[in-house]
Amino acid sequence: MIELFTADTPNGKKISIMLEEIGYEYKLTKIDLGNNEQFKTEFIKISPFSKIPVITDHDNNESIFESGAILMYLGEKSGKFYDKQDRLKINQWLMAQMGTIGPMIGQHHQFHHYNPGKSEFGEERYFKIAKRIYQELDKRLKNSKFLAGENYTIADIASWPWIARHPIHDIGLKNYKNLSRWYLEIADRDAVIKGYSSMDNDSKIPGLI
Ligand SMILES: N[C@@H](CCC(=O)N[C@@H](CS)C(=O)NCC(=O)O)C(=O)O
Repeated sequence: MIELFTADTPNGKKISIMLEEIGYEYKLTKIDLGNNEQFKTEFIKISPFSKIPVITDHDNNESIFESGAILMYLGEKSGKFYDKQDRLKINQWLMAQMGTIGPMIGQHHQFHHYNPGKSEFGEERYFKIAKRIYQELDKRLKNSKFLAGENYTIADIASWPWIARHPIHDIGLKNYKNLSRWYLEIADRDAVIKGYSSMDNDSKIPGLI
């Protein structure tokens, strides 16, 4: 059994979606970030930087932090969405998510949505970078069904929850035809619908705007 330490955020949703996709039994343990539970000594033992998500695999007592590493672990363990022959491509798009898509769109959330008016420089900088990410993903998905090629993989599972926050990006997802096609196709998967709302049964995947 897998225990998922998480919160209702894009990085947390990556893992609940993956666990639903591979059909594993899992237990959710909520870490209340607003109440600083991520800084508790017990949690830091399994998450050195005090971040969710983390999993503990109770089959072997192994704990894994960093969402990309967790997706690789679950992909290898289940034999799903992380095909050996496609790994060079999958790893590149997964690392692009971990190093660019997530951190940069995360900054756009901070400056544009949560703290507007505090830094014109920050707002402009990350708006521009977030738009560029939409453009580059759209370009990639014009020639490729999914990010790493013909198959849905952990690279898509890592990236999709970030695009699912598009209503607060104010970039206009619907104007990016290929990214919209990819977004809607993934949004329609049963496991994605379940994994998306695992922390809050009422939350609904946003449609195109
Ligand atoms: N690179 C990490 C980032 C995780 C991350 O930023 N988690 C945020 C929530 S989405 C968090 O735990 N923030 C709490 C804090 O920084 O105090 C991963 O992908 O797992």
